[in-house]
Amino acid sequence: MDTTGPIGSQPGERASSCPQEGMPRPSDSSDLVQECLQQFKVTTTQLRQIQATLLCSMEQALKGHDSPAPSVRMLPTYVGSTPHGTEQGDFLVLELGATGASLRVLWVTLTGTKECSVEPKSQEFAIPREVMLGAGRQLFDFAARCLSEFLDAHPTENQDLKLGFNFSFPCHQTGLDRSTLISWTKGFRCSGVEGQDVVQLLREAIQRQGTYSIDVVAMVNDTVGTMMGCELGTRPCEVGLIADTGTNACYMEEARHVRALDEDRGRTCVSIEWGSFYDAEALGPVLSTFDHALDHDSLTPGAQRFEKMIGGLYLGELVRLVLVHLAQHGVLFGGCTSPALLSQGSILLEHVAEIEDPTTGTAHAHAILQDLGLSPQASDAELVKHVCAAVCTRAAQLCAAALAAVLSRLQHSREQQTLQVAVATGGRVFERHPRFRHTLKEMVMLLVPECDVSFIPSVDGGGRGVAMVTAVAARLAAHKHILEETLAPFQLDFEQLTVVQAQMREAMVRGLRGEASSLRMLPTYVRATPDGSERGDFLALDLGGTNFRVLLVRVAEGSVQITNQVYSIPESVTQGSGQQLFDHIVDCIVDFQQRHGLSGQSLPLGFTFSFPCKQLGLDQGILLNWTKGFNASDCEGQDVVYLLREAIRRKQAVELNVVAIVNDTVGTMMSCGYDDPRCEMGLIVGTGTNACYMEELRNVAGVAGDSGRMCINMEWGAFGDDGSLGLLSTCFDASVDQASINPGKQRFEKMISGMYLGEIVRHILLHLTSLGVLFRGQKTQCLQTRDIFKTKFLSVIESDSLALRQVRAILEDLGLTLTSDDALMVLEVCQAVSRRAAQLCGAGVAAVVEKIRENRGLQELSVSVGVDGTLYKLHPHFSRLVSATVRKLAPHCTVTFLQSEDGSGKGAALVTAVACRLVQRARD
Ligand code: 0WK
Ligand code: BGC
Ligand code: BGC
Repeated sequence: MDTTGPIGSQPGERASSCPQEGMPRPSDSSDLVQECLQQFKVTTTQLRQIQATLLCSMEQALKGHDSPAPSVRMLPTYVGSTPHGTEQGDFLVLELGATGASLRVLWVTLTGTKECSVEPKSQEFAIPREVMLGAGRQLFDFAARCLSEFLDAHPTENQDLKLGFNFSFPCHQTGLDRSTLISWTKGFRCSGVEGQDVVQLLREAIQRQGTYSIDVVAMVNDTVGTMMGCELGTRPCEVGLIADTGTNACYMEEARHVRALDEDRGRTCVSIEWGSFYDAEALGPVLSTFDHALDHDSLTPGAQRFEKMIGGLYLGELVRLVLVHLAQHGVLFGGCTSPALLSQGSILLEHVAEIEDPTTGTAHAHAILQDLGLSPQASDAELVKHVCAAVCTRAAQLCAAALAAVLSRLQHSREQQTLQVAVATGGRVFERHPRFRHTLKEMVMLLVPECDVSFIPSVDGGGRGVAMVTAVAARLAAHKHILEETLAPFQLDFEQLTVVQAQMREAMVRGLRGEASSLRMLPTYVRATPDGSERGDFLALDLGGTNFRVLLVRVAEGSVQITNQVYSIPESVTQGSGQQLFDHIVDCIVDFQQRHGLSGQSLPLGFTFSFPCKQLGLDQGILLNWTKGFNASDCEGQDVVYLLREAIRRKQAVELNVVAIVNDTVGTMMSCGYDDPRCEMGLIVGTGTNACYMEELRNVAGVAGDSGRMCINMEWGAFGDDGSLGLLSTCFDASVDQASINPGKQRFEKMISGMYLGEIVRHILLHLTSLGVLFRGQKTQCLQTRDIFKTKFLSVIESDSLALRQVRAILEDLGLTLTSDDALMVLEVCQAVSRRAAQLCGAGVAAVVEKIRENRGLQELSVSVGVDGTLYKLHPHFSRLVSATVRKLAPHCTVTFLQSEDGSGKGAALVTAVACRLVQRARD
């Protein structure tokens, strides 16, 4: 059924046709009339059942239940807050679908203050029938032409045209400007649009039109525009209700109840799409034969059944079907009909509204029926008025039952017994029909007496509301642009990573040769990975990571038993004197021995010391410089094994045989190598970052011998200290570096490791806040506090489940109030920073495994890497991103990453065991 049928039919068509004989007896006729009108009677019980069934269907859909498929869609609209009136600017609004076969363009100026509002300029364009039923491209080209015509007629200086697309059809939205049409309704049936992003289709049409550059920033359903455009004094409307050609409603739902959204705070606007509501039990008994006939002959049989009982597109048709029925049964117009009366869509909403006018209704009825080629008697006009009243009363009552379901839902979701709410209403059924609003109000009060409902008629069909959403969308789009610009330097592409890989390779070679290089490539004197013959009890120390640990490692045939104790190292000690630090270490050892009954035993000890040391032997390591915030004095340039032995001597409390000092990367490689002999690389991505690997001795300058291999501690944390990473370094990296206790040092580490990622994120958040993009530009003291944003926050925030809820929890603990858009942006910042870190780490690993492959002249290399470190282990995506980067940059290497379960303490003990075995063999 289309509404575009001509109101007045052609002369030929006007001729009425009357029956020759057998008119019904008067008694029969009134029964027939009653029987007809009775079909439109809906009892309060039936309305309550419709209310309850619709409510149930709404809640099913909110929970994402799809079996049985709920008949209402509950579509998120990505409108997260009702307007706060500060929106400003000029906006274009294109309205399509709200009022049937017409399209409207508006120019809306938001002043940002309630006091002064500017009357929108608007122009309406009738949509030709063939366009409504033709190709989608044609429809959008038509819309773009109307936009252009409107702008020609309303010239403006403003070249930065922002447009809100008021598209009144069911759409699956994934953002304010990403919206896929689910199905046409209301007489539209353009091809090639369902399942498509209608914002994109409009953008393409505007481009094709090529006269104006218009930025389509938001798609808004008409119910949302209506709700957003209305407020009751200071109280914003929280429900938008449309009864025009179609019908629908939206309302502000608690975000946590919308399964489709990963949100737990605040409210979000949901478009119910109640036009498609159907339930055989609740609605079946209310559907009249005329409803079935109307649906059968409609463009979309079986769809939008609820809308076809309420929408203005259908009310006239229902009346017409009843009149035809009564006329053909001789009860009306003397049994005469006319071609116009028999033509689908010949009675419009306007006709019904005029006929229902309490004062002029009868006169209008006569005029309209004559226009339809009929010769109505006075009684005919009265009866027609009754039919209109029956059809419209039912429509208003059904609409009330649906609205009552929404109000009950609001009570549920807000756990409120009573509810005070403002409902914005829009649409010609409301505006034109004399009694629709009144009937609806009455029934709502009957169905939900505990709700105090104010009905606020929309003044401009929601144009201002759409402009407000557009203003919010434009602001968000501008913010998104700034965010993308800010994070762009963190997106490293394949070329950039290949350069890092190549630069690292060159630096490795130069370092091995002892030439100037940011990579020190320190020989570790570990010449072999464990072969399983190691045996004995060993003490191990593990210093330099998050925790300082003392371990007892029992190595037996096929098993390694570890007992360990974590000890804290207070900042006063890490920043104190070297003597203090090593005395503290010995105190912990003594405590450990006492706790584990080892006092007085002199066990061989392996010392994992995770700082750059120039080793002169397995048990001699000169600390080159502190990293990771350590800064104990009188240590750099010293042999730390000597410093430990001195502390042991000072304490005289314990006998210890320090056999080996190893870097945590070496300990990790050895620890994993015990189970997988292919493990020839160690990687740490924790507080700091570094790597070691088995290099051919022939390539290691400064160490005697050309055969065999030796483990090299790369100290890759310092990669780029020669400026070679300058192109990749951002202003945020520079801020973190300058604020560190070792500016200019450990540049690669400061882009990758756990000690710094949180700080990089914090600096980016501060930058975006200063631009007003985040947290409404409010910089809290907290956010300006160094190290307040822990790197572990990134792992929590980027966890796939409930990400936005995590963001909120963390940032609210930092005293920040944030919107869901803020939360999304913080998530993107964390993702960008950790992704870059993982990619850089992957480029480093690729450089090393490719070196090993080429060292051995292999086409393909299969190697394992022992990995440890909190960031690598706890971050939800870091390890996967590292592997993916290595696969791309080193395609001829099959790299297996083995997460070390026992830490490098076990490795240190194994190195000690190997050393002891070699010493024993040398003695035998
Ligand atoms: C655990 C190892 C230790 C290493 C640490 C690094 O046993 O040697 O230093 O991982 O990770 P972090 O604790 O710094 O995250
Ligand atoms: C559409 C809704 C729209 C309503 C009122 C229905 O046919 O599916 O999206 O809100 O009409 O225009
Ligand atoms: C140190 C390395 C250590 C790495 C991981 C870096 O800061 O210089 O020696 O391996 O952190 O802990």
